Amino acid sequence: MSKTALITGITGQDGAYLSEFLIKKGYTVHGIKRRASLFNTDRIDHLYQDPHLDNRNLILHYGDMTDSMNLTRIISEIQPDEIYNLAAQSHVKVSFDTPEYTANVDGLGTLRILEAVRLLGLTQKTRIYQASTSELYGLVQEVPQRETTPFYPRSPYAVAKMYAYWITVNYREAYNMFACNGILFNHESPLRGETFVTRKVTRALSRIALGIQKEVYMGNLSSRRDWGHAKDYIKAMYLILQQDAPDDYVIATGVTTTIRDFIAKAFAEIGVKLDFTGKGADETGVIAAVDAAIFSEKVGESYLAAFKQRIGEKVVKVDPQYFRPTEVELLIGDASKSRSRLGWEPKYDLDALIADMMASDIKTMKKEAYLKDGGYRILNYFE
Ligand code: NAP
Ligand code: F7E
Repeated sequence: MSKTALITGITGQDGAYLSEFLIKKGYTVHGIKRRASLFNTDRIDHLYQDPHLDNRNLILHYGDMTDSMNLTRIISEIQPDEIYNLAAQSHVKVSFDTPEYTANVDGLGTLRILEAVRLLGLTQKTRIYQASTSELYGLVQEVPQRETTPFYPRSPYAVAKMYAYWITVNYREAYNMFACNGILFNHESPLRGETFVTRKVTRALSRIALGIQKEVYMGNLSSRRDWGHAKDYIKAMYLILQQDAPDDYVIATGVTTTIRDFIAKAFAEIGVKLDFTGKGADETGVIAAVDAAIFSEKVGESYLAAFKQRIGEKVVKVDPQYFRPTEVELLIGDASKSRSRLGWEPKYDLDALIADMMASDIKTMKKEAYLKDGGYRILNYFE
């Protein structure tokens, strides 16, 4: 008998990779999708199946984390073996603008799922994964951070996720439910939302290299993150729910890097040397040199001459509007428990992650430029 999984947040970065992974494992995957005025299923369109087909393995349901009755009905109809609760207002900076909504979706939304499973009498059948986060560590109390490190959340997002973390633990202890937290550190990919820092950088640098963007404005360049690849991290979600007993796990690479170094590395991936000068809001990133062979191979020879003209230009600048009222300055995780108990091991390091994201964005941005220029760059697009 194939297993049935329900994924909230199926249209997001992790939801897309996890759906594909579970379908390959033979699961029937159900996903909850918000109603939107435009299609927002780009990340899972390759998995979509016509509703008129028999034996579909991907089934979408309209729903929302703020609607208890809707969630309860869907869970009652599906009777899932596993629920992956990935839906969230997941942007930290946006949570300062929408704190109540973030608390409702990210905090109470988790309670709604747990309570639906309990009220429907599914506590012994349905295993629940809760998408917890390294943001819980916030103003870090220990370096590196592990499962026992005390939390100190620094944003409405993190505070909402702290409620979700503890209500998951509480339902596990109170009702003997198989409910687990994956405390995942930042994970990125070509599918990452465009306003998170890594994707903002790989998109912008690709466009700058292709000559379709002048510069990019960033926030705090000195904060440090422990970045992994989403493809590795969704495997950990699955493993967490396959254990004999429910528990909470940190998932991280154990390597931390500043935003500044991420930008320099992303440019280096396409043969561009970027030097940073100045401090605080006056800091800038200046194109110092270009390696013609690497640039030609990764971007395209026909873009090289124009790009060389830009040596000496300031292409990275700081705009304080991207600073956060309270910042998380340093994250670095210790995933020893996951490595030893789950046998989890990431395949991608930071360089491989950056190479994947840059290659994808160069390709996408070439296509965008081609469509915008009405064919002007047709040769470059097909090269
Ligand atoms: P994401 O790309 O922002 O996806 C979030 C998903 O939640 C989207 O499908 C979104 O739908 C959905 N959603 C938002 N509000 C909703 C609502 N009110 N009702 C129903 N669905 C709603 O996030 P992600 O990067 O895949 O992350 C997945 C989960 O892991 C999130 O809970 C996030 O907070 C957590 N997390 C992420 C990271 C990371 O580094 N990526 C690290 C730790 C924890 P739309 O497509 O309609 O917007
Ligand atoms: O910021 C700094 C920013 O928005 C990372 C979410 O998936 O991971 C994510 O949260 C850092 C911060 O991710 C810009 O100040 C500088 O220090 O990519 P981010 P995040 O806040 O770490 C955690 C684990 C989650 O759980 C969340 O759901 O980069 N930064 N300049 C910038 N950040 C953004 N977004 N844009 C900038 O221009």
